Amino acid sequence: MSVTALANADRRFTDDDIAAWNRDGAVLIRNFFTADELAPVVKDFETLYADKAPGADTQARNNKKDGAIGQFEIEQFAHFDDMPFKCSPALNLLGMHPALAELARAALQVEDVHLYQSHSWAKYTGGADYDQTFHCDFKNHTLIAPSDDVRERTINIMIYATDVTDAHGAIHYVTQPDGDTVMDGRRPQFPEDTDQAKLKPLEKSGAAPAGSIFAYGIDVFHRGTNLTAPGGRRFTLTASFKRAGNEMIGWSAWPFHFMKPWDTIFDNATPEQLALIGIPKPGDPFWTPRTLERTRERYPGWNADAYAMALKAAE
Ligand SMILES: O=C(O)CCC(=O)C(=O)O
Ligand SMILES: [Fe+2]
Repeated sequence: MSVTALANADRRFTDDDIAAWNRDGAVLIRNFFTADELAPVVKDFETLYADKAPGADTQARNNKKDGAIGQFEIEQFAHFDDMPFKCSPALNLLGMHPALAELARAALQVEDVHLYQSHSWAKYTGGADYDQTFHCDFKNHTLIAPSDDVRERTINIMIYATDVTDAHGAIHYVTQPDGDTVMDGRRPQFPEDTDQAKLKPLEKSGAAPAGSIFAYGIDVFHRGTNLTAPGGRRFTLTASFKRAGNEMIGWSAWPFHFMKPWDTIFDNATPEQLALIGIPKPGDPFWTPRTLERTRERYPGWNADAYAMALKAAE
């Protein structure tokens, strides 16, 4: 096996997927994660959110005004949390999976990527009316507009932990070329009703089985849709990547959430995974006997051998 083949051994996407990403600004990749990988993730979602389920008999809600395709409501975001989560390492490390990082590197055409957002989200039939209007997500990922340079863009990946049919609130989206045609290239945060009506017939569904992922850019028009399946639930995790060092893009300043269970991540992640959230790799000059000792003191369960060995080798 060549070095390249080895490096690509866990590549879970095709050149066609990257071509779709470049053309449409979005790509649905089916069965990216296996059932075995997902089983503990679903358990984690249940640990976090099962008590929030409204009950199997709860009817789907419909809060839409006549003729509207949807709206934003606070209830849609009721069961939503940023990493790290109070559950097992499975869900905590899913967004840092090496196969996702590899996809992000290929999509953004860069060597080094940074995970700047990862949130879990549980939706239940009857929990809210989840139908939204078309919008782009760049409003809360940058203070300006998405870059025209692919390397400075972002890739937002929605991971389906449960089957997502249209009755389970599949995301709907409009490809970049279709969006450009309707909007003449503009990207208002919330298009007017007349434009919403023009985007609607062009929408595609992101429905796919558990384990699939939907990757989209922050300037792709999309909307959440309602859950109507009786007793339905939709568990998703979002993992959003940017080029490491791209200061235009943000969401989580990870240390802001310092009270959260970071030890779950440190105790279980590889150095490559920790590098995705900005932790210098073994051998980086950041690591000195003092920084290593102080970080170890902070995370007593962290296996820092690779960092210590690299430091020793450099002596
Ligand atoms: O959860 C979804 O399917 C999409 C939600 C969404 O686009 C949003 O809240 O910005
Ligand atoms: Fe959105």
